[in-house]
Amino acid sequence: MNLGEVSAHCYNITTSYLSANNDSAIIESTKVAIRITRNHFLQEIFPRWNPFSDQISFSYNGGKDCQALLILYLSCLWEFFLSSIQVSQYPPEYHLFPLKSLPTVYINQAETFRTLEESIETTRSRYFLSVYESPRNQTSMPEAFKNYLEHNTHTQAIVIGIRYTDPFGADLKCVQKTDSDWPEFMRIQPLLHWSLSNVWSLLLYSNEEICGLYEKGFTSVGSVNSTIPNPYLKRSPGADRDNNGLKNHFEWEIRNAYGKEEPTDEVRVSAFSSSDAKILQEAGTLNYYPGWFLIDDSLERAGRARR
Ligand code: FMN
Repeated sequence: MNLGEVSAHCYNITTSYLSANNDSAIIESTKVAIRITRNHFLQEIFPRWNPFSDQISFSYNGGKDCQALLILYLSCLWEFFLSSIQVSQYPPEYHLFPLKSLPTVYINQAETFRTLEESIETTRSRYFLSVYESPRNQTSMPEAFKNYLEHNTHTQAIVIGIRYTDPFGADLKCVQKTDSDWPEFMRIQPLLHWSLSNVWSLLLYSNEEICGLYEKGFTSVGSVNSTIPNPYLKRSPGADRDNNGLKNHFEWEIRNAYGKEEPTDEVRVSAFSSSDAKILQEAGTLNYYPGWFLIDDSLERAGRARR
């Protein structure tokens, strides 16, 4: 595969999702969310910052939100490419996809889980990300971006997978300048209107490998010292039959995931690292339902506390 092929694959995922023959409330609202994001990219963002130049970059940390946004970004990149060759005087076979890798920035400030690091490595090659990684523990986030911009002087805009329900997310806009205490560039935030259930619905349907921490009950991943699995997903002994009242709302997406030849209950997750297993075992936090059993946005960060 190359970046053009994986972009075409992501385009097929979203197109297939949009034609899904299922009118559950979650799938209906996710279709609306996808169309809004797609319009942002194709009508507002790409005409302003050419995605085939180095004007635009993608902020990637391996989490579920930015992976969902990356699938949408690549899908739109493919569509943008198709529309650009339509107006060309040469036949389609003469057109090469103009990008070999996607400029990506990974701000890594604190010690993260090994499982997440390994999953980032996998996605790095899966999606042809050319990742700039900030030096760990050396700088604040604005400092890290200042360094990034010093190395990537053409970057004008950075795509971020933040949502309205994230801390400080409520008043953000899809396209806005950074705050005055940050280095100056445009923040591109086309996932703001997505709910937690929208993110899970697309991601689980995509059949793309997701970070193995989510299967262990994580719903939001920060540093090792400040993240545990979500307490609302804890399995209590004897309560297995009704899952503590929790339910998998994404059975359809999982069983009918893109590219599955037969419906199965398998979710593709990255390998769970033995060093993380040890950390969770010591903290007594190994027995949790998968992260996608939680769809209440207000509880998403309940595992983001000190141990
Ligand atoms: N936070 C600000 O207060 N002002 C900013 O101008 C700003 N710009 C950002 C630009 C980028 C590319 C990124 C990745 C983040 C920026 N942030 C800014 C911080 C985010 O709003 C958010 O607080 C941060 O990514 C932490 O999110 P997390 O807790 O989900 O990891």
